[in-house]
Amino acid sequence: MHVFRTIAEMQAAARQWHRAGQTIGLVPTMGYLHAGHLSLVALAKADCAVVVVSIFVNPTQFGPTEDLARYPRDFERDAALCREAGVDAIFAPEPAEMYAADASVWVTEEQLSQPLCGARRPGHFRGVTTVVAKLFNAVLPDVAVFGQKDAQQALVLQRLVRDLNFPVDVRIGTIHREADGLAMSSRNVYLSPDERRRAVAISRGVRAAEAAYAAGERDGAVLCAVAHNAITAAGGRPDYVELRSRHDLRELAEASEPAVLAVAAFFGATRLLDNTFLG
Ligand code: PAJ
Repeated sequence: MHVFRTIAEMQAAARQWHRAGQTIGLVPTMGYLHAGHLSLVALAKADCAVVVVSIFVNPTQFGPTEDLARYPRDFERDAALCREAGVDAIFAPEPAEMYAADASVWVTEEQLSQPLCGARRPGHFRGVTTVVAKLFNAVLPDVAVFGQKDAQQALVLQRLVRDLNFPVDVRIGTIHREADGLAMSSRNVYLSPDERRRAVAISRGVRAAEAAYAAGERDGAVLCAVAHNAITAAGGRPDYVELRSRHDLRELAEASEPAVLAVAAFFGATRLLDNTFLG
């Protein structure tokens, strides 16, 4: 398995693979890998001759009061997991390799990135779209795989690819969960044992909303209240629980078209995401 630290080395390898007729699949990550990330690697491996995992804790997508400095990092563990999973190369640049000190070009998406996490984390999606565009230019992938766990991010990045004509086929992998249902996340390590036990209420709430939908409930306020109540009953603090169009993230009063019920909730100081598709 190769480890590339510079954009020039990464691009040179990518060009060589392309010349050899090999398709390249990219799984962008911020590291501290878990089985959810590895499920995306498996999707990439199924379709691509060469799989690259990028590991880069991207400073530009963190707000000034967020967890950039303490975001969990363990490169040796990540590298071992990638090797076991049959990853061909890791692209792991330092921040200074990715961003010139006077960098002044940004990639912004101006519609899908407005609500939900965009409203709570100003500048977050500008950082995500910019770094993913840069990762595409470094890795030159044919396929890029993202997770539905970050449903809004996946939609924003599909729009990035469409609107800037990146020659990249975007695939979205389903949400990988712990045995009790909690969506896997690198940030789950922040939870105290007590918070970890209670945080399962997020996925339980999402499942309860799914069950209400399956039983015929279509009222957005009711569906959201079902998830909201499960979280507050466990001592969590919902940041948002919203029913939105899966197509354009418009807020929906009723689940009358393909919808996403999107949740962000705090347990202690840790903010966790979950969601489900309805319809
Ligand atoms: P990160 O949080 O490391 O996630 C990397 C990828 O793994 C994302 O596409 C995310 O949706 C997916 N993922 C996370 N948890 C998952 C789970 N439980 N099941 C399946 N997939 C899961 O998302 C980012 O990094 C960054 O914003 C990034 C896209 C790398 C840009 O910096």
